[in-house]
Amino acid sequence: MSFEQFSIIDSTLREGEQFSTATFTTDQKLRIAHALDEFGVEMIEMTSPCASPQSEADIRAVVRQNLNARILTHIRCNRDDAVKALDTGVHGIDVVIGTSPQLMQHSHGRSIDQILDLAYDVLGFIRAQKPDVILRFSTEDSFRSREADLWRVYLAVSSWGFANRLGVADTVGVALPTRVYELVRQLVRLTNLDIEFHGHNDSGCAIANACAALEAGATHIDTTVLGIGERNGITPLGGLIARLYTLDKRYVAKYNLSLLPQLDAMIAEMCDIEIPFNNYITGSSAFIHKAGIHAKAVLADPATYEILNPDDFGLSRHIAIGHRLTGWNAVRNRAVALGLVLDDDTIRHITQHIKARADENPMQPHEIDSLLIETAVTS
Ligand code: HCA
Ligand code: CU
Repeated sequence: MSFEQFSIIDSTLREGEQFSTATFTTDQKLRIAHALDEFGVEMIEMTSPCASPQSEADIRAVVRQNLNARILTHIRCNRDDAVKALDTGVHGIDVVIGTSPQLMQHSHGRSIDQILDLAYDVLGFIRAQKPDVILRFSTEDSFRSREADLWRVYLAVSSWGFANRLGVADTVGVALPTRVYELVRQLVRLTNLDIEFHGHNDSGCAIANACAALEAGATHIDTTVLGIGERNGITPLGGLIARLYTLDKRYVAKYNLSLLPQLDAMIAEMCDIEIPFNNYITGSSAFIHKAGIHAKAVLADPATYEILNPDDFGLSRHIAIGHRLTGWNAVRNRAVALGLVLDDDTIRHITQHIKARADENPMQPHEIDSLLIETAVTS
């Protein structure tokens, strides 16, 4: 298990740029990189310098910031890309090539033998050019690759000694946590390289798969802010944090958790999207308690219905009162917060009144406050 010592590779500036509405300007990329660095992610992955002239210039601009986070770029497995990547001065290079039958046929048209020749050439070249560069090799579409092919590639790459890290990629979001666990476990047993997991969320397992990878001994997890990426994206940074925090808060204590709401809000704004209402930690309803039974227990002890403490993320909980499911404890709590002295019978009476009115239309907080104040003044 590597919960105690894993690194986040945030790929908002690579995978995230592949999200339908993401087109970051240089200034935005610098803001994102600084915000991620302040949050404390260990690595930041950026789009290939071969994508466009601006992409190349932006890598150089981010490298020049001298952030704590290591700056990586993501390239195809070929020498031209490697030369360009090396020239940007990045700390690390992430090389990827498809190994599934689907991608071998329609993406690059190479056989496993050809992939191995190419990988040997490209990885060896990069290592010779820059002995201290952090070098990762990943098999795109790992979970639809034939098992024999996958192992041939992983074991060969590991035996050459050029790469520091092997990447496992659930490119189409098809893997289940059990499969991720088994593959990563085997990689940990059979190689002595760091292991990275990159998981798409097409069928809703991206966070669980990242967690399974860590349980199996993966050392690096790819995330993006809000999970943006191709199609419906990858493991969201906030979702991974929520998952690990609930296992043990200490696993995520190294990150500046109170910066998460700003990060999510910034990316939502830049991509012109809303933060989903049910988003991990930062969704608008993440800390709203509604039913009277819940409200009563949460008022007594928030841990009854909260596994995440909103204070740790610079957020606060909210108890919704003006609806038909409300309870008198929540109403009393509001009266006390307003400094009003009302006996329990009166509070119960007001609660019945709120329920009856809310059957017609939910009441707004200010309407309830007025009701409480008026009652206190006239009683
Ligand atoms: C891509 C595919 C990729 C690569 C992941 C990796 C994927 O857009 O290049 O390099 O590990 O999901 O397989 O994002
Ligand atoms: Cu991806």
